[in-house]
Amino acid sequence: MSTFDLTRLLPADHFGQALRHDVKNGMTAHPKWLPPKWFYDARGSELFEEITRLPEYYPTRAEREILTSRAREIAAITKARTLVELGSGSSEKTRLLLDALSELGTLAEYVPVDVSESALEAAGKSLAVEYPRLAVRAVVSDFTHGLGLSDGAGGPRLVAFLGGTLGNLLPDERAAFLTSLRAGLDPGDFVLLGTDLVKEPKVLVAAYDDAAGVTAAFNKNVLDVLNRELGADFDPEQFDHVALWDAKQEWIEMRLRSRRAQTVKIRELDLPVHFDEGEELRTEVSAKFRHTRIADELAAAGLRLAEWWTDEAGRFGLSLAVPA
Ligand code: AVJ
Repeated sequence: MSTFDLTRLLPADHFGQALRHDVKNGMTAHPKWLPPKWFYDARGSELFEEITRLPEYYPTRAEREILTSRAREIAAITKARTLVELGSGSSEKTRLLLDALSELGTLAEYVPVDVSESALEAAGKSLAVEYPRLAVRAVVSDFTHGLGLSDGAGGPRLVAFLGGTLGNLLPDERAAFLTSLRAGLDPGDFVLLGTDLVKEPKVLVAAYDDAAGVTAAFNKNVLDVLNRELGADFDPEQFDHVALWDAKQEWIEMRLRSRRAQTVKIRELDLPVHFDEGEELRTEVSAKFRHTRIADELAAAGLRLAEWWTDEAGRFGLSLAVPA
């Protein structure tokens, strides 16, 4: 008999407090910046789902191609009893892993971890129906408040962090995340990481600046979030979407460029924010990786890269790592 329950690891007004902090911090910094997690309100999550279907945005399809061909192998290697998924969102890709582990007969528990309670409720409840022998233990958290690695049904545990979201963390944030992940693992546990790979800049930039303008709308949507949540008076039409490849950092940057000199007032923070004409606000970095650098970053966090797979075209990489 499948079950569904939900645990909140975040304090009640976590989002309100965190948003105020990040906006005050980012809007008074030089250059201005915002963490990408504020993209994902209901509209932002919808736009991201639309992005994953765009011809230019290959990462989701490339990762699904790898999971489709390797899920059984991953199940056989890990014999996981618990599948923890960080940033689970709609759990679409997860079904490939859930099917393979259920078929093998080892899986007892699925622990989706996400900041969005509504996404967890929707995905978690439908999975509990689809997988009658599975206990779904959803956890509302962000990576700084615990990874939901409670003992639960116990090991072996497979902790999946898919979609390339690791690339949205800045290098020091990434090192801290991998180290705290390692600290929560026991011998016999596994980590599965999805990472987009370095490739031709024109292909990368197109994936973040599609012809239909969906990514531009996704990027500008964060201004609507600030208007709604903090009483700001941003006019998204007074900003242009920018996507660029930083060859030195090997990451894509998304920015919003001010079309004219303007001052935006953020009422809830009692903060006027001035933008010069052409001034840019960074809204996301999306790091692209190489096989060797992933192995190095994992090793630095006490993890050993055990298996490495890419899609046919070598655009995306899936790493299976173990505690070193
Ligand atoms: C959330 C990491 C999967 O960085 O590729 C898509 C978010 N940003 N288009 C990425 C995103 C712009 C995406 N991930």
